[in-house]
Amino acid sequence: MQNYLNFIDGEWVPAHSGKTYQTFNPADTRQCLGSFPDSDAADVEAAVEAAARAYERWRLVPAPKRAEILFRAAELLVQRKEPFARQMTEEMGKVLKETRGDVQEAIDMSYFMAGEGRRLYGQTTPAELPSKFAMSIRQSVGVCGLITPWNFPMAIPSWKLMPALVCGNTCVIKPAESTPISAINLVKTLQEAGLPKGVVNLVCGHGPQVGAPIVTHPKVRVVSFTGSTEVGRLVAQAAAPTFKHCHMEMGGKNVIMVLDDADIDLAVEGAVWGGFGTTGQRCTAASRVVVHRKVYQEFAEKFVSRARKIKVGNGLDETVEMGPSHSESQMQTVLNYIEIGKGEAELLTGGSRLTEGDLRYGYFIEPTIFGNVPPTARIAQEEIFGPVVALIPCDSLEEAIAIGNGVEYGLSAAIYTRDVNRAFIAMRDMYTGIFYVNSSTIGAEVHLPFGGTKNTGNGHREAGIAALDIFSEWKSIYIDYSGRLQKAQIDEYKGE
Ligand code: UN1
Repeated sequence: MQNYLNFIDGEWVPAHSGKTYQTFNPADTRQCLGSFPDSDAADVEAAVEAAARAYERWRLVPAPKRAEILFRAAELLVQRKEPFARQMTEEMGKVLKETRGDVQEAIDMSYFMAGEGRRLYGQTTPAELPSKFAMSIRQSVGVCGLITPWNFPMAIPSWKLMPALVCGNTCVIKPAESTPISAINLVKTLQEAGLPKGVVNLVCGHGPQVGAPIVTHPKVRVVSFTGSTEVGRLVAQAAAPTFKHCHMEMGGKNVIMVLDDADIDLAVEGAVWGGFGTTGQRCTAASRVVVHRKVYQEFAEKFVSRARKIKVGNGLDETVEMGPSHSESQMQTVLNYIEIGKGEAELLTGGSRLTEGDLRYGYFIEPTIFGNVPPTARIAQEEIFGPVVALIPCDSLEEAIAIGNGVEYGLSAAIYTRDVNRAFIAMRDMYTGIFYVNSSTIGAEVHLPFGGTKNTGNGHREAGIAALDIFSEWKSIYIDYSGRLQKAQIDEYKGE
């Protein structure tokens, strides 16, 4: 069994207490993946202090030079994509095609943010007084505390690390306790790419022992969190008294709207990918499909028949399409929702744990579809984070939009229609952070803003250049070269 360590001030070290914990393959819990430091506030303290010291040097490294390290990291990730993807399938459970995509997303983000090193544009603008110059620049903020989830174990750490670093900040990252290997692989890659010591520090462990002290530490100036809305609320409250920049990326209850003029086969493929891809464990997952009554029957039949053909199993098998739930507790949550759903709607397919043969050693659940789900049902309102899709009939575009918007979340939505006018109306009226036309709710690209409205987020966006606003602060600079005291808003300009 491999012993993994924390990364603090450029050294790989055990937890200060010496405590460890283990992780297991969710597709086969007989396989222990390694032991990890069970860290606490003392380890966080050391990591934050190292990051604070490193910040004084790193912030002065020219951004294009910082970016070259990210570029080299991207090049190394390209070479290591396959082994990293395999390790990720073992620790997270999703199928190889998807873990390759996860590593690819980290590669894309690294290249993208490397490019930002030569931009990080501010504005230059005329001043209102003569012989005066005005501009705005992005300044770095300081130590960033990054708390990342298990569903995208390398992509999401990269979404936070790369913009934080290119902006000149230093970082303490706490990966999800169940998927630290992918974050360790990413940090090792950055180290090999030449990142100076202390610039990134990684602390393994659990939320209350590691996440909480990061979020409350006075020297941590930015908190970026991806996880549940419930935990996000606690994180935001804990970060508030010290006025940290606080970026929250939380739950979703995303919708695909299928209108009566849609290409039904295309919509079915989109619903399968959005609902069952990553075993439904994406915050962008399409857990609701609102279908026009005129095509409801046809859609439901095709969707059910396609879902029944999905091969479920260990994601390392290239023929498998859907892996397990990530953990026993996640599986239990999903099974509980399935029970709730049985009382609220019609179970069309699935609904059970799979325990045949070796599947019994993992957390496998059948792809599950409920039909005729009332929009107010719990399974149509609450985030399940599993392979469970609610089919909701509707009678019009307007009703589909009302149902689509009628949840507490606002991450992603999609419409299938051949009518450009209806597509534009939905694009305008869906109050979400991401919207797709004739494509599923998942599959955001790294150079566009990512995030959502309502209980999904707190107004920030990661990815794209929007992420720079989380990890930098504007400074407006005025240079008066008139050689006399000039007073803005007071002096009257009298001409030459
Ligand atoms: C997430 O589920 O937290 O758009 C991220 C997508 C992926 C990212 C999902 N590129 O589905």
